[in-house]
Amino acid sequence: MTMNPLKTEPSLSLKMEGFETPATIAMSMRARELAAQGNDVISLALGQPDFFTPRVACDAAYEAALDGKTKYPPIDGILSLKQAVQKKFKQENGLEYALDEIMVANGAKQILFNAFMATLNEGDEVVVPAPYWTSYPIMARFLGGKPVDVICAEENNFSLKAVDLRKVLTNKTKWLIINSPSNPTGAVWSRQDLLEIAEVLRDFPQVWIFADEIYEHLVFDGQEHYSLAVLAPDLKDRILTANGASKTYAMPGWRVGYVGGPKRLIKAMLKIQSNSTSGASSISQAAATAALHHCDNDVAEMKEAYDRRRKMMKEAFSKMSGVTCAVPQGAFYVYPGIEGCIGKTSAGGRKIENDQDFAEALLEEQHVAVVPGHAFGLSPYLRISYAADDKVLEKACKRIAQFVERLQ
Ligand code: AKG
Repeated sequence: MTMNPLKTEPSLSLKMEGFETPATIAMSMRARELAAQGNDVISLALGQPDFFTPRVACDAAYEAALDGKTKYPPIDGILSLKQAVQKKFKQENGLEYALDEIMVANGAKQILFNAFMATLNEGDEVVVPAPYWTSYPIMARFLGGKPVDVICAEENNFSLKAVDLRKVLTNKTKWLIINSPSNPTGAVWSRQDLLEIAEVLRDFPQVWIFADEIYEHLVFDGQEHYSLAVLAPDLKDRILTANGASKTYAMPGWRVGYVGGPKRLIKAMLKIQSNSTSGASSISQAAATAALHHCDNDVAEMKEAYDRRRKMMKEAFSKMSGVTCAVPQGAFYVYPGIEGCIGKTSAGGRKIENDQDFAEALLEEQHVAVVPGHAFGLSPYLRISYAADDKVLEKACKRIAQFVERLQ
């Protein structure tokens, strides 16, 4: 056998070129490293509830484990969870899905991955309203798609306007992503905006729609969450309505996401899942089933805390000179604008040319981790998660205020 002298080590896939760790995760990893070096770091970079998972869900997992529910789960999810999801869709959203139109996965992230993998061909366009959750364009690109941004400007309350959507849809568009309440802005898109978006989508029958509704329970100020599949039932067979246990029930580590959608697409996604993870952890699914049935009061309590923190954050940021902060009406993020800080220099001597510089200097000088708007496709902003204890948030806001005050 001859050896190729040029090949000196095993290589990575060409696909890995330009494939990134999401900035949310990268920033929290940096915060963790700094903390491990003995620094008092506050990380508001990752969107994960600070609350403990409700007791009833933990008990259900424990019982499932003791009861031998430890075999491979059905690829599409355990029956009791699928039935709970079916009931949830019907009662909370007014959506009817048959059991074979529902599947469970390792978080909503895997649902999106399955969906893109099952549908994208090289060069297919994926329309991603910006600011967007970091993983949407990264995943689309990795799986051969071409992300196309459409800006949801602050003056439109960070909502997608039908007129702007129409400008970016083409005969190559394969997907539109919608995410309301939004990560990173907290925007809750209005019924009227969604109806107008549906009207545009009727002219593009080849487009699938991914409705990421993971923050649906976190809406404030009397706002309402609307599912596109309810507002536009004629589009339902093109819509994936995705959700999960992570944000609503403080269960991010359990990794349970679920989705309702057209049988044809769900079937394809299940084929992928059967060859990748074989489904979500059986123990976690038992916990999620209990959460869906029994945790309405826990959700209401967490929501009250998020609402209090949201107001506190808005107030703190509104007092900072050079910073503007809209009142977020959903999710658990604020997305303050920092236009007025650009061009200044931090106390540590760093020139703030953009939001990336701001976030890096803030972490180095004040040990507060936030994510620059650049990662979400709209600058100069910062995404700050307020899914943290009130006292921690107060301390973080003081440090950020001090950082801003010292800019020259
Ligand atoms: C975020 O920080 O935006 C999240 O949703 C955290 C979890 C994740 O990226 O998977």
